[in-house]
Amino acid sequence: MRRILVLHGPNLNLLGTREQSVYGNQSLDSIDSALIKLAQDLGVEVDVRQSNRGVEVDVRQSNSEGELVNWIQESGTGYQGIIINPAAYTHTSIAIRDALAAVGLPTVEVHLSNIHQREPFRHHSHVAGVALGQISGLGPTGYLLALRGLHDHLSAQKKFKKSSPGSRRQKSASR
Ligand code: CA2
Repeated sequence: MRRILVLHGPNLNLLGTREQSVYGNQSLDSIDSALIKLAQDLGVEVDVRQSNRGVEVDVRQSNSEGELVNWIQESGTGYQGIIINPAAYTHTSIAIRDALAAVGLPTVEVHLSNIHQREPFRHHSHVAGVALGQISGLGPTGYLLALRGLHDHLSAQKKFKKSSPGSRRQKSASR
């Protein structure tokens, strides 16, 4: 089973309650539900972790940069890819970038708003340089596109590994 870790950064738990003109009216729960539904359709398992979700989930404080870093580090075992909206940490966190680079999993960075059309301090992403790709400005659809993109990327990687002459040579050399 392919497993993708989905991480939401600080304040995204407020989605749908405030700043609807910028971030839309969809709640994080409904974004997660749509992701899980798509994952089921694709046959991928999605582990959605975020902060302050209430009592029905294991309570994790992911408004914290350190917590996000820990989760990224842990994803090195058992996960094949990461989808992350680091929220404001996008623009400040070298620690999150370093953790993503260290685990080396294909990562898609998602932003609900178009960060390049907003204030200059949002134009730079520390994560983009270590990400497979960035989706910005498409609202909640961005998460779904990220999952499809990651899924396609992992499928292509698997096919390439199976069919590359290098991998066959390696196998026969090790026999
Ligand atoms: O557009 C995005 O997804 C952002 O990552 C959202 C971050 C912002 O700092 C980034 O520059 C772009 C902010 C997330 C805060 O979300 C809220 C949602 C509702 C109400 C208040 C904040």
